[in-house]
This record gives sequence, C-alpha cells and structure tokens, in this order.
Amino acid sequence: MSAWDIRTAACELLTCERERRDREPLSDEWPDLDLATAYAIQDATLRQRVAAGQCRVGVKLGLTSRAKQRRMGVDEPIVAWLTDDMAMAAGEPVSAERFIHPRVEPEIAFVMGADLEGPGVTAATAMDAVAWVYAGADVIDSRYRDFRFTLPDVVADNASSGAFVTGPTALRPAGLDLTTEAVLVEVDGEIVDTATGAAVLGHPAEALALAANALARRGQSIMAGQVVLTGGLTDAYPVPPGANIAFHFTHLGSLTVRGG
Ligand code: OOG
Repeated sequence: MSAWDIRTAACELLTCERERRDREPLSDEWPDLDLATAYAIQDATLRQRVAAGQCRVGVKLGLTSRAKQRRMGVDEPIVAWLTDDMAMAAGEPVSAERFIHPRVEPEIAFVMGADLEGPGVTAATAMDAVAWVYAGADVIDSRYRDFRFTLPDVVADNASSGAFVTGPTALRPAGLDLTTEAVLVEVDGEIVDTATGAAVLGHPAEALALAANALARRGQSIMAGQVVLTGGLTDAYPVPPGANIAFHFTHLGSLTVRGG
C-alpha cells in the first residue's frame, strides 16, 4: 500500500509548483502508480486550479516528437491542460522567481475554430476544426528533480506545464504545409537545433487528433476558441536568468524567450 492517493498527490504537485520546490518522482514511493490514476491526478489538479479562479483555455500535448521521447526516456505522447494563468505575453521574461528550473521548446500551436470531439477524429477532420496556426513556445517546469520521471509521473504533473507564448503571426491552415514548416532554435545567438513539423507524429494535426481521441476516453473534448500546443518539435532548452532563446519559423515568424 502506498501512502499516496489521487487527492494527496494532486495537492503535493500543486504545492511544489506554488513553492517552487522540486521533489523525487511520485513513482519512487508509489511504484504501482498507473496511467489511469495519473490522469485522475492531473484532472484533480485542473479542478483545484479552476477552484482557485483559473480558467481552462486549452490543451497541451507532450512527448509527441522522437527528440523529446528519446531525451525524456518515455515513448508515448501525453495530453494535459492549459489554463489562463499559464499564458505569457510575448516579451514577458521567464522569471526565476516563478519557476523551478524552466526549459523552453518550440511548438506549433492551433487555435480552434470549432469544437472537436473524439472518438474517431482523424488528422484531416482535426485540421478542419482549426481556425489559426501560430508559432508557440512552451515553457516547461517539471516538479520532479532534474526532470526525472516515468510516464505516469509526468502525466500526473500536467506534462511539466509552466507557461506558454504564441505568436507573432496567425496563419490559416489552408495553404500552409506543416510537415515542412521549419524552426531554427537559437540560444544566445547560436543556432543549436532545427526541426520541421513532421517531427510531431508526422504532422501536428496527428497530435491534435490524438488529443481529441484521448480526451474522449476521459469524457472531455476540445472547444472552439481553445489553444492546442502540439508538443515540442525539438529538445527543450534551459532558460536561466539572462538566457536568450529564439525560435525562428519559416512562415509563422519568430518568438524570443528571455530568462529574467
Ligand atoms: C514533459 C513533456 C513536455 C513536450 O512537448 O514534450 C512537453 C517534459 O519534457 O518535461 O510539453
């Protein structure tokens, strides 16, 4: 028997977030923590965020690219929640006073034009529900020391959610080839990484379809107006104070994230 349950685990993860405190993975003390229970913990953290006045504004996927799966030693995409508190204005620094050990990764972001409800959603039907495509920067901040976690750990921890930025350019999906849309990652003036949209499950629309179908199994859907972050295209890069990280996309423009 583990001393942990859904409620105490959700409280602990949110307390770590609030106090900027990292911890060992839950699975160290709760070895039989399974995926279903982990999603129940994630949902409990969302309920607590909403009870505290936050609004659910969308969904984020994690571990949708091989680069991320390899780096984190986890080989299955996951789905988590975005709330309005996580939205960051372009140019707002990633404050060392707010985060534990923030890292940032480039993503392709969608803003939904219509509701999207699984099961049976395909990449094509998913794309039909998208109103706008943006460049995204996902600031991740695991509550686990050194980002060490198992798949259930990171699911419970809302896919390491921290903050996100979208922009600067909104494009309609028609006419945009997201498999070849590329991103260059520049850290302190040096290009260190590159990827294209194909890195995300072959096409970011596959990630959107996967999210809709996975949410349907949890009795949830994605609603018009919501944001969907389709998962890191490349590895994530640390954002200590003073760091300057820019993502340059082919058609979606450039986003710069600074550590402050
Ligand atoms: C977990 C997943 C982060 C992504 O896009 O892969 C994520 C992590 O790497 O801490 O949002």
